Amino acid sequence: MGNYIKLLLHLCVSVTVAWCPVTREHVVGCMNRNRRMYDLDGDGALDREELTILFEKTIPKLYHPFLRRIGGVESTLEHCDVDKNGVIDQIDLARSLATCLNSCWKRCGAAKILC
Ligand SMILES: [Ca+2]
Ligand SMILES: [Ca+2]
Repeated sequence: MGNYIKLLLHLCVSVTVAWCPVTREHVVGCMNRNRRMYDLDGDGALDREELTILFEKTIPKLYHPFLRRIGGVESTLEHCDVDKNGVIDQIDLARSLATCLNSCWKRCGAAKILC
């Protein structure tokens, strides 16, 4: 894990709710830059299978029970797949400001996975 990510994670757990070191734009930018790593079929969107693989590959097994407890893939789709077509694409990300990556801990977790 890079020092930058370690610093971000430290900041994420130690700051107040009023300020977050990771912006939504940063996370979406990482997603776009690294899309080929996650969008396995190259259709420009993340489906349930790709999200599952992404979470399983990038999150240590130790945290998988916690991830399932907070909803994991299902929660991500529920909050980010605005048109409910089963995939998260750029249109979903643009329309889900209020529900997708809308808290500091979600943005920090997503940054750890995607950046
Ligand atoms: Ca895809
Ligand atoms: Ca969608």
